[in-house]
Amino acid sequence: MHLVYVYGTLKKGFPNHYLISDAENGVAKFLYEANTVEKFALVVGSPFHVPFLLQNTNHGKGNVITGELYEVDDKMLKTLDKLENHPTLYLRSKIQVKRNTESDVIECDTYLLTNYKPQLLTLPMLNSYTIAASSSYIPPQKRSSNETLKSVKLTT
Ligand code: PCA
Repeated sequence: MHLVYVYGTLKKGFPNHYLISDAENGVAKFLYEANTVEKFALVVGSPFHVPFLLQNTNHGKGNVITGELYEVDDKMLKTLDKLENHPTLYLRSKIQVKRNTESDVIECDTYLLTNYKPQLLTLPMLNSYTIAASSSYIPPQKRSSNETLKSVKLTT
C-alpha cells in the first residue's frame, strides 16, 4: 500500500474525486485531513485553471497546505499517475505531512509540479484548494493534449 496526499481536484467533493472513489480503479481508503510540514506554493494556473503544488524552490514562499491523506493500492496509484500525467507534468514526490500540530510526521507521496515557469510564483498562493477555485476547472477530457504542459512547464 502507498500513502498519497491529495490537495486538488481529487479531494472529496471536487471534480476528480470520482476517480479515487471508484473501486474499478483500485483501492483507496481516506485516512484524514492533513497539513504539509513544509510551506508550499499552491496556485491555480494554465488556461484550464488547474491546481498545482509547486516543487519547493526554498524561497520561503507559500503556505502550509491542507489536503487529504489516502492509503491506496498499486492499481489506484497507477490510475492516479495517469490522471496526473506523472512524470511528464506532475512528478510523484515524497513530502511530509501531519494530521495536526501535535501529531507525528508522516512521509507520503504527492503530485508536485516540477520544472515550472517562474511566472507561476507570481500567482495568488492558496492554503487549500477551494470549491470556489474549482468552479473554473476544466478537466483533462476537455483539453487538447499538451496544452497544459506547454503553458506551465519550462521546455527541456
Ligand atoms: N489533482 C491532484 C493534483 C492536482 C489535481 O488536480 C490532487 O488533487 O492532489
